Order: sequence, then C-alpha cells, then structure tokens
Amino acid sequence: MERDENRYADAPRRADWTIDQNWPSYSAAEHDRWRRLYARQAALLPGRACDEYLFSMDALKLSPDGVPDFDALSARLAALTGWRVVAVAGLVPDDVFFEHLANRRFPAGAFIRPEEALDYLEEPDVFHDIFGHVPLLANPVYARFLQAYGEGGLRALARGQLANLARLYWYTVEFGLLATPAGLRIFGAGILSSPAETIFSIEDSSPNRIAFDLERVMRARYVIDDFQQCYFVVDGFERLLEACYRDFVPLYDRLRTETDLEPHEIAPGDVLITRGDFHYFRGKAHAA
Ligand code: HBI
Ligand code: FE
Repeated sequence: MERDENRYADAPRRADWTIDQNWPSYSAAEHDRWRRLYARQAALLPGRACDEYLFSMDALKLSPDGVPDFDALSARLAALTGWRVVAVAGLVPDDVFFEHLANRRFPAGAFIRPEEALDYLEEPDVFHDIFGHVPLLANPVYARFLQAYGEGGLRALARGQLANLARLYWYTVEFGLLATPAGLRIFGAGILSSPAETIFSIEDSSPNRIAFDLERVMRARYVIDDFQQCYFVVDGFERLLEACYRDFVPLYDRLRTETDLEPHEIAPGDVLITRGDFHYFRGKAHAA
C-alpha cells in the first residue's frame, strides 16, 4: 500500500511504535468501507468460524456500522481478558511486536484498505486486525496462548530462531483451523478477514489439512500472497496453549538438524485430515 494512501504513515509515533488512532478523523467513506467489509464477511461466518470466535464477537459488541474506537473496544476487551488494542501505522519491528503481545497489547493498524484493495492487501489494516485478530483475544485460553507466543517471540529473537516461531504464528494465529464435533471450523485471522479464503480453507479439495504438531508446523515454509497449500488443524485452544507452555530450546536444537518442508509437502508421520488434489494451484508458479 503506497504511503500516500495510508494517511497514518507519517503519524507521530511513540517509542513503542504506537500512534493515536484519532477516531474522529475517520471519514464517512472509511466508515462505510468498514461497514461493507464487515457485512460481506459476517454473512459467511456462521457454520465456518469457530464458536469461540462467534461468541467473542457478541461479547465485544464489535460495531458493524463503522471503524471501532480502539479505546472503547479496549475497555470492553480488558474487562474480559486484560488485553487492549493499541494503534500502529502498519507493520512494526519484530521485537516491538512481541513486546506488545507479551504485555497483552495487540498492535492494530489504524488505516483501512483502499477501495481497490478491498479483497487483499499486504499490510494488516484495521479490518484484518480488529475483525480478524481481536475477537479471539476475548477468549481466556486463546488470550493466554497469544501472550505466551509474545514471550516466546522475545526469547526466539534472542536466539535468532524467529523463522521457526513465525511459522507457528502463521499456521495458527493467521491460518489455523479447529477440529470440532460439527466439523472443521476457522480461527485464523488471515482467513476470518478474507471472504474467498473463508470458503477455500474448509471447503476446497485443493489444500492438504494436517493435524497440528508443533515441530511439524515449525518446519513448514509458507506463501504469503496466495491461499495456503496446507492448513493445520488444532484439537482445541488448550492443545495450542499446552504446546506453547514448554521450553522451546530442545525443539529449536532439533529443528536445526531437520530440513524445512515446502507448503505442499506431506511428511512421514503427518496425520492427514484431508489430502489435497491441488487443482487450484495447478499452473501457479510457486505451488507443487
Ligand atoms: N507488526 N503491526 C504488526 N502486525 C503484525 O502482525 C506483525 C508485525 N510485525 C512483525 C510480525 N507481525 C511478524 O513478523 C511476526 O509474526 C513474527
Ligand atoms: Fe494478522
């Protein structure tokens, strides 16, 4: 997104990279874009988003009518799990990002995507962050997981093993699926804020869907500008939290000796929920 389109790009920022959201500055056009993004996506979520997400959406009273005021939203969120939302202009350095997560502050982009980028954009905007990421922060177990992830991120940075940890974030926080008695449901924010991938991730026959295993996820490379070639399926947020409440050092040492896996690869020991036929990816440069 060009800087001139992101009207917060030059906003004065504090040492922790936060800026003022300046909620009164949003135009009617920006609020209307939020309203359309919200309506289009909310219509797809029943039966596809996990119950924990849908319940949290209600608990947080996330407004469908316009861009939420982060301070008002944070007051409701903090009362539930102690998390708050802080405004940033865009991506912040990894150490800053993890420091915020470790302190239960979620850095959310204050800008909203331009009309021509309604379906996809590189940088996390206010719709991706608030509609995609923030609701699950109202779920106590997920809230603890993400804080643990932030603390782990700071440790991983210190050891130069960020790449492995970033994969954990990518394949869970951004693109994770949940196994439920009613079938697969979505919890990843990258999916929950994308209409096309909301359908693709749980209904398309193209991708692999593999049971979550921490070491396996940390070996898996990922593609950032197309649908995922594989989705990892978690048995529950407790499982995710338990996977993260462990000392990663032995795991990091083992990972140094193991090869990375391509997104389309199936590894020995993988518990395959669905084996993809990759028809969507045929003919695409980066895929199988
Ligand atoms: N900054 N604002 C913002 N949002 C992110 O999701 C984000 C970031 N900085 C770094 C980052 N994500 C990733 O590198 C981490 O997931 C590792
Ligand atoms: Fe995100």
